[in-house]
Amino acid sequence: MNIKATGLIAVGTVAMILSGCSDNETTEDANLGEQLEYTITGIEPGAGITGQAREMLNTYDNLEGWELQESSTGGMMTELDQAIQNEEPIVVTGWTPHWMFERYDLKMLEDPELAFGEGDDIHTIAREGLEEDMPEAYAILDAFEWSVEEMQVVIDEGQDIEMEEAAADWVEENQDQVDGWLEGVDPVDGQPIDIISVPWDSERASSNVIRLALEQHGFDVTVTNVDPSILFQAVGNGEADASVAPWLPNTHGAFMDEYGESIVDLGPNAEGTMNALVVPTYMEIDSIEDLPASE
Ligand code: PBE
Repeated sequence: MNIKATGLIAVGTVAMILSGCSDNETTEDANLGEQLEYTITGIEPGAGITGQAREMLNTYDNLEGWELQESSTGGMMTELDQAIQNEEPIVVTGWTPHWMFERYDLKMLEDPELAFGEGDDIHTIAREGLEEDMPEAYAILDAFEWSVEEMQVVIDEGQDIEMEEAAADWVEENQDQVDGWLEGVDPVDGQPIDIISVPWDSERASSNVIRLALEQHGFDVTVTNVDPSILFQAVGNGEADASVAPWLPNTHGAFMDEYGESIVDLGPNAEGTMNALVVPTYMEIDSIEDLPASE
């Protein structure tokens, strides 16, 4: 037995005596649940991950009685920051790519019931008829492809400077890659195109990069940020031309099921995203199943 383990047992024994409880683990579990107020700190009600987290509460027996506190990504990040500064427990709905993993020591909880699926890819989608009406735009959107690591570079820089500038820097440094998306496509002269997106940093990064690529080829690009459900509705009914924001098949799967019939899926533009319950590494739990049931 190593010294650390001995120390833990000693602390455990003291806790047991102090609490007068014979089952130390139950005491610790109850404390964790109470400290967390049986609450998971979430983000915007309209986010795909919020829908997944709501479902998760029904999937796991131990989460009966737990609540998802829906707020905003900014609010969640503030609560995470405060908890970490005080070394208090917190459970948030988190994802990669995001800067939270660069700034804090965090871990994703195992998800044996796959409430969040096994990861997604970020897809490019277009309205029906875009290929016929705007073949140049369609060809560029179809060719647009990068990695989540490249996206992460823009996301991180976008914390210090405007996301538009961060995207412009990336394009400047990776013009060869951008040229590859434009290759063989005739330039246009001011053709307007409506790109629809969501307000999270990952998609602010990608939408600005595709905007710059399209602008280099003569398009007049408008980017509009909306809730995911509105995004799918808009592409489905032809109000928007295209989007590079959908996370599929899991995060936005329900929206794709609802509106996908009149949406053209051009496939992944970036592979390998992940949603999960995320906790600071100083917390001793490893799985969603380790969250104590509320009595
Ligand atoms: N996210 C980031 C979004 C998509 C991109 C995971 C917070 C969502 O849940 O809809």
